[in-house]
Amino acid sequence: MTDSETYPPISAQLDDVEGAREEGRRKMDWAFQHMPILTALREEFEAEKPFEGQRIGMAMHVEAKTANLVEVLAAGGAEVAITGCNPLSTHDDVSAALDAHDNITSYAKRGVEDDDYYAAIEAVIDHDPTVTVDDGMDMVAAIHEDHPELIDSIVGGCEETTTGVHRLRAMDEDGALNYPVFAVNDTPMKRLFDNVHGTGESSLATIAMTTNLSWAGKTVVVAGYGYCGKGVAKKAAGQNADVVVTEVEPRRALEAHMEGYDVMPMSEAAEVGDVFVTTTGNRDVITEEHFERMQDGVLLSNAGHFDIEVDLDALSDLAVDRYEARDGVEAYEMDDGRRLNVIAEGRLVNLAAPIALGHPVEVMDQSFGVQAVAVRELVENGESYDAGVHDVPDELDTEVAEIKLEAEGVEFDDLTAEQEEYMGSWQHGT
Ligand code: RBV
Repeated sequence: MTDSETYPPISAQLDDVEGAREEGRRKMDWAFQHMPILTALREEFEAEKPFEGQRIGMAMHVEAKTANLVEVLAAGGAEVAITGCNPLSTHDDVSAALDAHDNITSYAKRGVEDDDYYAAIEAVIDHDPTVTVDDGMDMVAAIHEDHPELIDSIVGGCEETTTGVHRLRAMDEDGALNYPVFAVNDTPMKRLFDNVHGTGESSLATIAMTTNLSWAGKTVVVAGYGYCGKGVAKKAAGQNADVVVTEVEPRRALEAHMEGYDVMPMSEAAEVGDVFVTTTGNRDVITEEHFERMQDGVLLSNAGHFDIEVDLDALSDLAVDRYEARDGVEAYEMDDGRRLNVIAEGRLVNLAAPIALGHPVEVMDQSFGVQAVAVRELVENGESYDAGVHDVPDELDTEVAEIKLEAEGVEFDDLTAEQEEYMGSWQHGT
């Protein structure tokens, strides 16, 4: 691979590279033991080398599970260049362990400023990717805006998250998306597990560990009742919190109500909440009018992809003082003495807090299993997909589920020929 002249890989940025690599490798090994889907796909890819000659450019959360996906793609013959998709979610030791691999270059580094964040994306693009894998669409955007000459040689891309798919669909509707991209997020094997259980468990675990506070007896306000909001609400209720849901979509509001949660506007929720978790993917969900009504000591956190849901500029303007209350917790003091505590700078809490580990390994095995088979599909059949957003073919998602069930030792039934015929016919009545 060509070395980037613009931005150095992580190995050139760390003091103790050897020590970092060792620790990163240890984290990856632990995760891989719990990733039966990637383990099975690695065996297949090692034998068949489906990615020989491909260059895969990735922008994802660079931690142990993602690193295992990267190595599985490299085991299939790909050259991979990767950087982060959030300035705070990278584990430098894991990034260094990846960068030690002959066919992998990692530019991801935790805590980079905006300039370096985008310089690292450029460095990945300098490798002339033939396939892109994004979490949030930053790579697709940079290629379309600044490197359109690369598009002809790109067979396709994969997108990990709801926000990225949303952005891609907007781009597609504008006629501005010029290569095919799989909406990995939208598959059942991803969305029903990662978004619900992954976001729910890891957000709550990270908030609890960062603050050392209990859920029991708290009122938890969950903004947005999509897949992520459902997970956060369910897990918070499971920890004996009272759950309040805010929504803008009537059927989701009704669903939350029927599930037994209190549904109310944010203007009312602001007054009763102890902990706020935003999961909407939209901007300005918690704003000045809400800060003014909040109780002393509230915790404010965001589980959406971007740090736009809690209006921190407005909060800064209101604050008479700001200080680090704990590692990963910044207290904003109001002129009436109330303290509003922001976790992980309002960035996605389960990955960006100092102790954050991202989603549990098992769910990421599923999401990344879908990523791996989607990349295989692009390489094998990419020319049959037009430019635009595509669903991952259902049989690929099913394949990933079957690998997981087999690894878990779970057996399940088959339809009989008569049942197949019955399900396919409109002529059967009473
Ligand atoms: N996510 N990645 C991790 N690597 O630990 N945890 C969560 C990890 C992904 C998840 O799939 C979600 O769609 C996305 O992060 C949001 O940026």
